[in-house]
Amino acid sequence: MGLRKDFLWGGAVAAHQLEGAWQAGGKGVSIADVMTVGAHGVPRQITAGVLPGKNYPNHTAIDFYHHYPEDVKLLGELGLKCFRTSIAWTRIFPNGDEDQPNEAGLQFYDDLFDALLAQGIQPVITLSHFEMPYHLVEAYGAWRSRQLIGFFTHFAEVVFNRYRDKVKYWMTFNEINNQNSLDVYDLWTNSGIKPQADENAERLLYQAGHYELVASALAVQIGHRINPDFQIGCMVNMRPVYPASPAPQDVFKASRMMQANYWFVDVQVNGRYPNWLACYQSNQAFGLDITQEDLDVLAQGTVDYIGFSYYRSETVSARADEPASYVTLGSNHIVENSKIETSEWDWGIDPIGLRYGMNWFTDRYHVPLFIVENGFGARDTVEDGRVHDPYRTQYLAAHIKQMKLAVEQDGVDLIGYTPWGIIDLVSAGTGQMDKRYGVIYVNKNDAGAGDLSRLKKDSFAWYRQVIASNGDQL
Ligand code: P53
Repeated sequence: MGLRKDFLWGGAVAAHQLEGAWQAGGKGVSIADVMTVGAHGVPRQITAGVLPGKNYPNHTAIDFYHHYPEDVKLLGELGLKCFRTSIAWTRIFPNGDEDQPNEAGLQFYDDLFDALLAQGIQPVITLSHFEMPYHLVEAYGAWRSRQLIGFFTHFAEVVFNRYRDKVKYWMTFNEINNQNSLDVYDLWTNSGIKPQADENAERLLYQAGHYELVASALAVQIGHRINPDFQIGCMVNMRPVYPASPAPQDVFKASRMMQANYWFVDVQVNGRYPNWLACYQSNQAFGLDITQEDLDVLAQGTVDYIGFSYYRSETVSARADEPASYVTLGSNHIVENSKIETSEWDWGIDPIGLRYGMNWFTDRYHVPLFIVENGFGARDTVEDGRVHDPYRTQYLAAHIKQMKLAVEQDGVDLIGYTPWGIIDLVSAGTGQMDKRYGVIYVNKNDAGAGDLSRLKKDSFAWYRQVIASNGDQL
């Protein structure tokens, strides 16, 4: 058994990280538009609206909005079978709560998808990738509010209808499980929420997460009605958790963290909350707004496949004061794994973790998988018009090898593989340009300087050959 004949080799990006043109064609302000540039160890600030004198890297990004014709030609030359991007919600509904969509925004994606299809590249689309309308934050408190379900499903319905013959693979919310960290950054990018002093962040996570899951399940139902051939997936950040030692407490802790990482997938694939979480939420008396009607929607809106990102694994030890639930979101004891090397940004490099996670997902969920992000953020240097990036091809080759083992040795059903940031773009975590993932270099630096010219890195020719050989030549 090898990779499918129609295996979807691709590349992945997100609208807010590459399009720029943040006000073109009537686009509204998104939650990504109020995030400043950061650096490794320097968090991005989330400002109250767009303030003068701040550097907001997503406003201009790599100006893909105007450069896409030449970029799509390069992607065609690379031989991509698919291109994963997102639709900026704010191009379609600038404020998020309008009745009528913005035609200029819809037209932009028609033109982009046509350009891709002309190169034989199918668009793979995420509906919400860290870029909800900022107006929904200000006017409704973002996903604190049940009203968001209606705004999101309206957006989903409009784009499903518009692109019903151009897009087959969809995902609802990008890395919906990141907010399990209770981190300010993750609650913001996932849910548009900045917890107030009198709010319990964990309760917010469960409430916002629940509304998002209901919205996702409704979107799945709407999409399947519009085109029964649609394949609609969830999208999660897959991060296997290893115990720091053979101590049973550490092993159980790692297991509980895996359960906690994937409760969103349990709901999206199985159509129901896992027992441990329903029990925990009730023991904690969070007083969540979860109705029987919602539970019925969740049961009826299960996804067709699991889309996931994989960058790294995590290693954990039980705390000395571990509570009976073993649930300590945001304060888990993550420890260094001496067996794993790390990148300049301290991300561990663990190719076997990919195979481990693919097996775990397959055993647990029995649906096809789609690796929609994987990659190595690194600094590149241009010398004599060339970028030599063996570190990137080594990382990708090692992961593709493990991915193939999962298919060929373990029988995992895999749709495709779309490495992250196939063309250099703005980092989500730090807002930097210099943390690069692409096989295409973009001339722009963290300070915003550069003429935006595009350049094929050494990894471009390497990846083209990987695709042409269906993964045989690494
Ligand atoms: P950057 C955190 C942890 C793992 C993946 O990340 C993450 C994040 C959020 O930063 O995000 C995904 O750009 C995400 C992409 C993002 C990519 O990984 O921080 O879906 O938007 O760019 C890489 O290096």
